Amino acid sequence: MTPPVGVVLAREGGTYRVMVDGVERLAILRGKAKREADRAVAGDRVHFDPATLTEDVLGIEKVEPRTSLLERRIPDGRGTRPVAANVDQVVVVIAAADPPPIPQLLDRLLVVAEANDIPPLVVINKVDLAPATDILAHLAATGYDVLLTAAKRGEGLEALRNILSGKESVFTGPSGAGKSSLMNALEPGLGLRIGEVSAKLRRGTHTTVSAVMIPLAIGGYVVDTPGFSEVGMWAIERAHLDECFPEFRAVIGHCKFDDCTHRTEPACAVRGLVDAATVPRTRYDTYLTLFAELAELPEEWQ
Ligand SMILES: Nc1nc2c(ncn2[C@@H]2O[C@H](COP(=O)(O)OP(=O)(O)OP(=O)(O)O)[C@@H](O)[C@H]2O)c(=O)[nH]1
Ligand SMILES: [Mg+2]
Ligand SMILES: [Zn+2]
Repeated sequence: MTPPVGVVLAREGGTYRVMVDGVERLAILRGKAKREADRAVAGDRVHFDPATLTEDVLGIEKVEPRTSLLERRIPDGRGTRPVAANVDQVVVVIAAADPPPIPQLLDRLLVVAEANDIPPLVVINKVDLAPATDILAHLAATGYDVLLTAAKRGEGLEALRNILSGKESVFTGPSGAGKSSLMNALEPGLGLRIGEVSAKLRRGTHTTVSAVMIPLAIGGYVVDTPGFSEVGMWAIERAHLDECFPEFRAVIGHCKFDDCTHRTEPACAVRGLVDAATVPRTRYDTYLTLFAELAELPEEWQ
């Protein structure tokens, strides 16, 4: 029999809640795993000391290499702290109306996902209230998958279920967009639980804020990461911001200057896309806004 692989759901102090063979159990780090710098976080795949499998608390002796890692910056330049590992996708939920969609807010979340090399997709909820025309036009050149839903009417839920099944997903998006409603519609009680967990964690200090993974009955996990929008922005280098816009990527390197920032330089290929209306001006405007923001960061943050 091959020893079971555990999945870390949450870290609570020095103790981990882990999923092992479909059962939730407690575990602590042992030996080499304990000495490794960044330990284990929600989403980590872990191996146990076989001798501890029958005990109340399992001993984690190895953490598998991660496919992705969301990190948060610790204030005062004390480095970074891992938040969640092995996230497969970021689901950005916005509403077609109530609250009205704010393209720059959406873009900001998409850029954080890109900067962390985690593929994002967009869910536009509340399509029963308003058409999603403008926001669809805004995203048209990005190539992102966009799913239209109406949690209240059950619209788009089957597609969402398929997207989440078997994957580790982070849900993010503005308050009131319908994240909890969508989760509740898929698995009753789940969205409420997510709300409670978030509220509790947000009261903690920066150092205690961490992610919690919630197993789905349909297979897979939803990662509840408080403040996702703050998780990755700091890590973006100005010079690489353009790569976080997928519709720019094909022409990056075609500008007249190798170090073109796509603002005022002559013969800029990115601005060429915008002038030709291949890329909506609204996306380019976001690029300029974020570029200016990143430029203002103190040097040690870049
Ligand atoms: N008309 C309409 N209302 C919806 C829909 N989905 C959710 N709502 C309503 O929108 C409000 C906010 O929904 P929530 O699910 O709490 O939003 P949330 O994204 O979880 O918000 P936070 O937890 O604050 O981040 C609630 O009153 C829902 O009933 C929908 O598809 N159509
Ligand atoms: Mg909610
Ligand atoms: Zn350029």
